[in-house]
Amino acid sequence: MQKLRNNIRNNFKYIAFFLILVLLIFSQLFVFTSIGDIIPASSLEDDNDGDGWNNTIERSYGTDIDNPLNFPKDTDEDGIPNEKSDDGKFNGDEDDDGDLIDDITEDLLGSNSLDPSDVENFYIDNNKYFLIEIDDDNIFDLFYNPIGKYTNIYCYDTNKYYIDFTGDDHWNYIYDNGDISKYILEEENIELPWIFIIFVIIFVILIIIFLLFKFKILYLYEEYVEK
Ligand SMILES: [Ca+2]
Ligand SMILES: [Ca+2]
Ligand SMILES: [Ca+2]
Ligand SMILES: [Ca+2]
Repeated sequence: MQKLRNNIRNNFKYIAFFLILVLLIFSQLFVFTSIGDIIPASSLEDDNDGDGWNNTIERSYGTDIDNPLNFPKDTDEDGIPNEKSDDGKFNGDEDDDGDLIDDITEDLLGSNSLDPSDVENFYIDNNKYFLIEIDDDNIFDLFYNPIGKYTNIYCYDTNKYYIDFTGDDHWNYIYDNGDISKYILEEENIELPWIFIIFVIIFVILIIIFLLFKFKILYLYEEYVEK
């Protein structure tokens, strides 16, 4: 027994090397697909019709393994089909159009989960945020914060938007063709009520004229003659 133990101890490095070799060979027999399922590596190479979709996936999706024009629908062409496979082996793409907003959120917000052009992303302080288009008029309608919050935006020129970042109905940022800058309060003056201001100025002038007459600094002609 002691002899056997000594034998194992002396040959430990050879045994360890052998075990690692076996593990390496075994790991090459299987690959993890991006869908999260494990399928034999050899089957990934079997693509009868050469359409880029291996036979295993085509069989799961019920498409024709011998017809290159027949394969699972994959809108963003990332190799993950839009839908879950018929046999449940593959989960399908969570973001069909690859615009970085998942299908469930797109349905919630009202954008199109099969159209990548209805989402634009940008960074504020190294965090990614989104503009979302929901009514097909090529003007973004919502600001989306990935923590699940969405707020109002206002388009004031082609691809220029005021953004209400905090959802308190006050503008915080200006998005201008991909550039983001802080919204400066003075810009609210763009919408100043000029008619009201003109009325106030006229009113003040009338008050001054009245006071000039009242304190006899100005006279009407009759008053002057009477004096
Ligand atoms: Ca096919
Ligand atoms: Ca896909
Ligand atoms: Ca999407
Ligand atoms: Ca979309």
